[in-house]
Amino acid sequence: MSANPDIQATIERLRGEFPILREQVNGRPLVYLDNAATTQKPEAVLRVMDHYYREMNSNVHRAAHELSGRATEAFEQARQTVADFLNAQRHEILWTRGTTESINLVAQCYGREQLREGDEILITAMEHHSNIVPWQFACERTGATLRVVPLLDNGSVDLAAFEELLNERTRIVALTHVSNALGSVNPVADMVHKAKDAGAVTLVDGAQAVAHFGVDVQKLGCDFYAFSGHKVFGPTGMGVLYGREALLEQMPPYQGGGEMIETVSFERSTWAELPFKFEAGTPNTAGAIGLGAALDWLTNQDRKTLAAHEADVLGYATERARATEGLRIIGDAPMKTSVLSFLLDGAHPGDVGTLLDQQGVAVRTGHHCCMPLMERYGIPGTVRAAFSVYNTRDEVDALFDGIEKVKTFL
Ligand code: C6P
Repeated sequence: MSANPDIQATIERLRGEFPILREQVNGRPLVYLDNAATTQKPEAVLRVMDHYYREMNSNVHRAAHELSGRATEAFEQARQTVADFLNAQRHEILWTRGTTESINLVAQCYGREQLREGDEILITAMEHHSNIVPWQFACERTGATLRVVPLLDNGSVDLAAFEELLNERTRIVALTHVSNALGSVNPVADMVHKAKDAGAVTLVDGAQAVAHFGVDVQKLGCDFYAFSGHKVFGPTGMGVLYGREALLEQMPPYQGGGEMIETVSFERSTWAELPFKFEAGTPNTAGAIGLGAALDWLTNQDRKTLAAHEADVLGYATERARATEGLRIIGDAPMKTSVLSFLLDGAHPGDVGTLLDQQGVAVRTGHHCCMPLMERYGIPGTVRAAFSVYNTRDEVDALFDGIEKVKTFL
């Protein structure tokens, strides 16, 4: 299961907390290797969300009654949990629907407001569409230009090119912490530091980072940090935007409606204080509480052990991949988290995925919402096995048994 018996016992216990891992798929035990798309949920999260609807459900921040008080307290406690998780202040944490909405919020409320013709936004060639398209919208509206930092062949950012591209016109640097398609981990603290020296505002897409290692926005020094609840053992439809107070104060509201106002008249309205200025309408209260429970659950694990286990599983999978004839790994950056992206000679990634599914192995195939990255490699897509804390060496073996069978079919 794991090379180390102590870690093995920890992972066996931890797997028991995820009911879905006991599912059968196509008559086989589920081997879930699609964790970059979404992670599974532990009992702690399922319990809290069920409890919310059974014993607390009501609208937050609005009513004088007891239930609303309970819901509001749990909702704001969850915000505090996120703030502690990222080492931020509570009012710098905004609830969103996910990473996508968090980035759109910044592109709209900061980008469109601040950018002028001739300004530049710098992203990398490994970005998810969510960290490309919102900036294209902002460029169309303002006349700013999108510049792209190229990658080295191994899937790392070309840091020399990054430094060359940074200049006095660079207003925003938006980069992913970890690539969802390759697993490459970017040296974000260093890149943010350089971007700040050039006078740019920085946004980090943390969608693929928070489930794998601790994130401290003070140490990173970034202005914005975005992530999705569902990729860190929490519910779908729930995300986070951390924003530095001074910038959030300066930005106009995102949407208009209830909750985000201080006063409304037909002539003019004024805005609520942070973070509520950015949270129009009834929020996803159960989602926020579920996300808080997920982060509490993760924080209460021995994260060093989990990181060592994930590194072991990725290392083992990479070894097996290298020993597999006809398999080509896409992305072997020196700093990687739990993603193994690959192609099989003569096989379309989609067919490989379907045949693996028939054997109970769930992977994602295709461009992984990174079409420009696939173009960079001259490929239509990859097969992606994305591991999480609960995956094991045995499951890696199941993947490679499956791959051998696929090779005989195709
Ligand atoms: N990547 C994947 O299978 P949302 O959909 O808003 O929760 O997350 C968007 C997103 C943004 N940035 C990165 C780096 C991501 O990986 C994702 C989501 C999933 O890789 C679904 S495409």
